[in-house]
Amino acid sequence: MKEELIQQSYKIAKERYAAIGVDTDKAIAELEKTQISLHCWQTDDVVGFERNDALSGGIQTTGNYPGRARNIDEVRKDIEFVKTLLAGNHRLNLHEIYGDFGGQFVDRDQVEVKHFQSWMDWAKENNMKLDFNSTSFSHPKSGELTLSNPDPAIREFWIEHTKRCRRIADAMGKAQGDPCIMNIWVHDGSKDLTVQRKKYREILVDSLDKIMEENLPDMKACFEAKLFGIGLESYTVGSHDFYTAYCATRKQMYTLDTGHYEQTENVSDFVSTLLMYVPELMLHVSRPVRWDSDHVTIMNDQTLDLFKELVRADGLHRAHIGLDYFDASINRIGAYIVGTRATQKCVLQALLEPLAKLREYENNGQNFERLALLEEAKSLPFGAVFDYFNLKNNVPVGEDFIPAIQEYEKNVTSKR
Ligand code: RNT
Ligand code: ZN
Repeated sequence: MKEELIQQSYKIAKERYAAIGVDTDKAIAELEKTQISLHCWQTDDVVGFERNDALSGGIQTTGNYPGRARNIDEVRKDIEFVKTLLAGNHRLNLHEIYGDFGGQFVDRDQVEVKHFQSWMDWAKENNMKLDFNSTSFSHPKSGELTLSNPDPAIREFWIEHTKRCRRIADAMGKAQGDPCIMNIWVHDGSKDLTVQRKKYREILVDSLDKIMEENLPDMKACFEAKLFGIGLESYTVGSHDFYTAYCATRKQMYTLDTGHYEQTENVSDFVSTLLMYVPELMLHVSRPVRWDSDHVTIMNDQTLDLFKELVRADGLHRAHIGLDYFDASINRIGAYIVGTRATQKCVLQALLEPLAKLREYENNGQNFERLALLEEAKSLPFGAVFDYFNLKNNVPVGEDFIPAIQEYEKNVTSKR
């Protein structure tokens, strides 16, 4: 019965969209191909398996909802379950601290491909591709400065770490026959005033250039800028202008995290300029509430505008979509599903925009018509298309994923 209703609603929606020149089947096919890189760190509050210590280094999780994944098996089990509730084939984004260290302490400048072999095997079995991140936080050598540290010993330590991470990413890319995207984010900055802003930026550029020297064809690096970190409020070495210039001059991928901007800025406005000067974008889709709080992504204006802008700029295929939030105050699996599905909804809405007509109006100077269609497009039956997309892919439609998560909580996470 329900299935029939979904089919019928889709049929009507399809006609409604066709009337304004939008092909819903095509949008669904595009959405099915759109992979989202699931951030492994939502399962365990960004703790990882290196020292099982609290998170430090510019970022913070809040909340202590029961059921955190405590080891590699629990993380994998959670991701396997998450996959069953999502339409489409997604990727997994790992941080270096999630290596399979076999109970040994492996320092960051010692990490090797072998520590990720079991992840690569697991990924293959589960038909998932991997992405990767070097980890500069939560370590005694993190301090205020890592790759931009004037102390050569500390700086070398982090250069070595990041070089090794690039090799691991390259091995992952080779194994999966598709480049592994490796994000480089360092929290480097200063809590209080500094009189040597330029000096640290010069050191950072030099470190990054050294890290990028080796030719590794099966990985792609991306560089994440930020406004400020917790405890590092006065200065951020890797600011937006810094990495925009770095990526533009080095022809590298730029990571745009939606939590890393001033609260009154609309992140989508950066997309078109970046697409002109950098080859590709990595997205960290998140939700800042008053600060870079990493709340669960929802279908809000910021996220909608981001994907609309990508589609309008013909840039969706040049963007790699990843999630980046860590809410420890609610069911963590639920957080995954809500955030991933919200991201898919935003991509779908962007794909369903009557762009040809809107562009035509704009080119003709018909600005009332443009505004009117933009407004009308907001209330077109996109929900019916999203329901059908999930039905077609045999995953729960609408709120039906709630009981599935409650069941998993009852049987699995609540027992941790
Ligand atoms: C921090 C950055 C970074 C981290 C992850 C864990 O502000 O957004 O991407 O969240 O690497
Ligand atoms: Zn991020």
